Parts: sequence; structure tokens; C-alpha cells
Amino acid sequence: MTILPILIAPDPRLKLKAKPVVEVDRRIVRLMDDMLETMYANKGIGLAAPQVDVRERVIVADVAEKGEPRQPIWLANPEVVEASPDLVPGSEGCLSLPDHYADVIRPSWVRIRYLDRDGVCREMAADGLLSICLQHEIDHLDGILFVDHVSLLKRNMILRKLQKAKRQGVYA
Ligand code: GNR
Ligand code: NI
Repeated sequence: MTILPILIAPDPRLKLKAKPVVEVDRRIVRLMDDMLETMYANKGIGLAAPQVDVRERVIVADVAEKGEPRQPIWLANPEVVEASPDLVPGSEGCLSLPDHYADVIRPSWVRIRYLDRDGVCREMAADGLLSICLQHEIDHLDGILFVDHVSLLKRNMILRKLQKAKRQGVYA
């Protein structure tokens, strides 16, 4: 398995819409495995393929607490099929916006349809941190970052700081 480099915002590649997976073949399973290893190496709870410069609708996640057994999940073509009518704020971070956090308001639970790593179509309901994580990852597949859900002032402040840090070679 391989730890892949993660794109840091602002990067136009993070704003592109990812393409549906046609078949969960060995190439996609390999991508899922590499993404999971990359996520664990960076202490993330989720990762979307566009963050590793792959424009396909693949995400991985694991919201198990540290010290608990790993609970990896692998999803291709995930879609929200039902969302809670009630909206709740939660603090979010992103491996593509390192060291920046903001409150984002989202549905408190979602039902998601996806293909698992065997290519089987499944549905799962998620609430709490998993709900936040999966909505955050599905956003990435549509070129949306958590800062797109906060005020223009806060978004520009975060993106300007990241741009400056990139210029200074902080993430090189
Ligand atoms: O590791 C991550 N933590 C996190 C915390 C709150 C809300 C969403 C996330 S996802 C993030 C990893 C990431 O950038 N996934 O795209
Ligand atoms: Ni993210």
C-alpha cells in the first residue's frame, strides 16, 4: 500500500466534480486501500479521492476512537438518499485545510446509498460524527470544501492564510 500526497487548498483540483465509478474493480479497491492508509497516516477520520488528486467518486472513513479497534468503511458512488430535517452545527476540519476549523451546519443524520468494496449496493444510516464525516466527504466529490459552508469573511481568511503558508513552503 502507498501513502499518497494530499492536495492543500486553495487548489483548483479540489473544486472539480468527481466522476462516478463504473465498476468496483481491483484498481478501485487498490485506491481505497491507499486512501485508507493515507488517512490513517495523517490521523484523519475520512478521505475523499479528489484530495489525493483522483477525480472519482470514492471515499473512505473510520470514526473509531483511538484505542478502539479500527472500523474502516469504503464507499464508491455514495449518495444521500434521505437527510434529517433538523440541522445541527458541528466543528469541522479538513486534511486539505490543515489547522483550520469552523462550525458547519448540516442535517443531524443521513441515509446513504453506496457500493461497498465488493461492489455490492448497500445503504447505511449515520448520525453523530459519522454523519458529519460522510457529508463532508460527499461534498469533496462535488468540489465543495467545508469553508464553502461558512461566511465569505471566514472562508477568505482561511484560504488566504493557506495560500501564504503554501508560498512559504510550509507544506512542501
Ligand atoms: O480528519 C478529518 N476530521 C474531520 C473532523 C470534523 C469534520 C470532518 C472531518 S473530515 C477530516 C478529514 C478530511 O479532510 N476528509 O475529507
Ligand atoms: Ni476534507
